[in-house]
Amino acid sequence: MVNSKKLFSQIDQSKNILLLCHRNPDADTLGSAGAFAFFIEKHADKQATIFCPEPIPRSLVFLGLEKFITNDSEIKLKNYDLIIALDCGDITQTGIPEKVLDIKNLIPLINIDHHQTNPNYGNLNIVQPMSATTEIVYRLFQNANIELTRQISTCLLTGIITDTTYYTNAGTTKDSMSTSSNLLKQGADIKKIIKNTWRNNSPEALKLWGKILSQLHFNSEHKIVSAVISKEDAIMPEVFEGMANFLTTLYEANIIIVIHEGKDDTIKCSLRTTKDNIDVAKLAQRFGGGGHAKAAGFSLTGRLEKTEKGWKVVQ
Ligand SMILES: [Mn+2]
Repeated sequence: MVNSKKLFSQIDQSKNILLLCHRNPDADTLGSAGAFAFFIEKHADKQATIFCPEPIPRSLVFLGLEKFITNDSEIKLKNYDLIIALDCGDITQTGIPEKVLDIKNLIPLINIDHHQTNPNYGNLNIVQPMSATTEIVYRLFQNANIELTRQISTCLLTGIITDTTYYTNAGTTKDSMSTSSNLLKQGADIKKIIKNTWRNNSPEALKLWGKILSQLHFNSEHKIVSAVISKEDAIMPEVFEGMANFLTTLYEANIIIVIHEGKDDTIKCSLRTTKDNIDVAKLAQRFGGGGHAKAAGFSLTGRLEKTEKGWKVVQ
């Protein structure tokens, strides 16, 4: 059970609260921040600001988040009296790690997350291996008897639905199902969630999917499936994650790896497995990344070069 007392007494004592979301923001990080922002803003003496190094994807604008800053030069941490990081598996995910570490001894930093590789970088760490960070936030709100408005419930349910890949991945548990059911009872708008997060493909995106899928590589010895998205295929981050999730439908694959070459010489790798005896978070950690046992990722610096043997990372 999550102990929420310390968290809410910190919020009680604070007036200006900064909520941190991770890079390539998804529904779990934004939904968690949204739930806190809507709760904090109900108090006349308190303000919540959300910082994320990148803008809100079009598919998540419906969450209705306001006071959202993406420019790190606009953010002065000393103007806040409490910082809460949400769904950030490590401090670099916040996009402003130096700033956060600099101020950590002066302003309390609360780390709420569900990634098993989280190194507990906060002054208070609420790290639990649940289906989504929004599921942890739900427990925290429940323990503190906080009223779940329709808006808050929608934010929380969006995180669970998308982080469990619509209740299909290993993160799906009876708890995530019963939490979802409770959120629906509180008025979470599932129609809106599905319309925005699932029915949001464009013909261009599907054609790109077709191109990437037609070049899929399958290593039959180790049963590793890999897909490469080159720099020329400029895609939205959610297509990248979506592709990795979709490839888990391949029954035979032990490990799924989706490699995306970015414009700024970064190569992002997303890993998935559906096999009980494989932990892709351990693999990701070897390359400086992290995540969950069944879904993880890491980044490399360099470019991709095609060789006779396959793709190679060159500096
Ligand atoms: Mn998450």
